[in-house]
Amino acid sequence: MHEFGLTRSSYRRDHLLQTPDTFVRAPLPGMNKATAVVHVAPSIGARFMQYTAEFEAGGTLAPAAVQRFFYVLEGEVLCPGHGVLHAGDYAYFPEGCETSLSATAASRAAVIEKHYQILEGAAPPVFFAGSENFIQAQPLMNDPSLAVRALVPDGVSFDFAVNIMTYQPGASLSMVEMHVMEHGLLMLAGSGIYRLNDCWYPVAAGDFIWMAPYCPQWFGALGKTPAKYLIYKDWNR
Ligand code: UGY
Ligand code: MN
Repeated sequence: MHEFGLTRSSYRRDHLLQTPDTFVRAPLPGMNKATAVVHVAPSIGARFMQYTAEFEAGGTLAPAAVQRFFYVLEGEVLCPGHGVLHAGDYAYFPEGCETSLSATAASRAAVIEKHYQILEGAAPPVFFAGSENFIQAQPLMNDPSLAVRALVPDGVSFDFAVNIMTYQPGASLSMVEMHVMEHGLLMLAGSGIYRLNDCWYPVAAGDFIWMAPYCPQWFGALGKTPAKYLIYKDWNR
């Protein structure tokens, strides 16, 4: 923190930028030898919750009452019935799933939780797990410098999407987006400028952003290494 109380963090009606210097850690119910940085929750008007779970070796996270998406940032987390998840691996737990997670080494994970919105005629989703390394990258709007990896399978069973977007240095979104979906975004690597409504923010790895529905948004990557982020959006409903 700057000695005069300066920070890049900012909270406006339709967006939040939360930088690591302002993170507050507190355990959530169901955590043991673990703590959470809650980035966004219904208290801000969001229809989902996103937090970073930080585990000591041996730390555990109990099942959620709602559906959960779990993406490992670093360390090793045991997912019973599946195996050990490493950085870049992820798992999805449907509502009512009884699986607890336990860290076999000091670990950090991005966790998204959301009440499942039933769609008549669509089968409810089931557990799956994967690794970003095995997901085929698709160029966004034919731009080879902007790659999208979809971590959640296509299909109306799912009421949200989680993508990894990778921008080569100098790449940018080709338009200012304004859409009904909200976003939770965790910067994984690199840096750039994020436009949120009428504000332009310098952002870097470790930062979190929440965008409310219709928040005007645009990103351009800066620096000499790719910028990469994990982005949630409500989808298919
Ligand atoms: O999927 C999206 O809406 C994505 N292109 N938005 C964003 O990167 N801010
Ligand atoms: Mn968007």
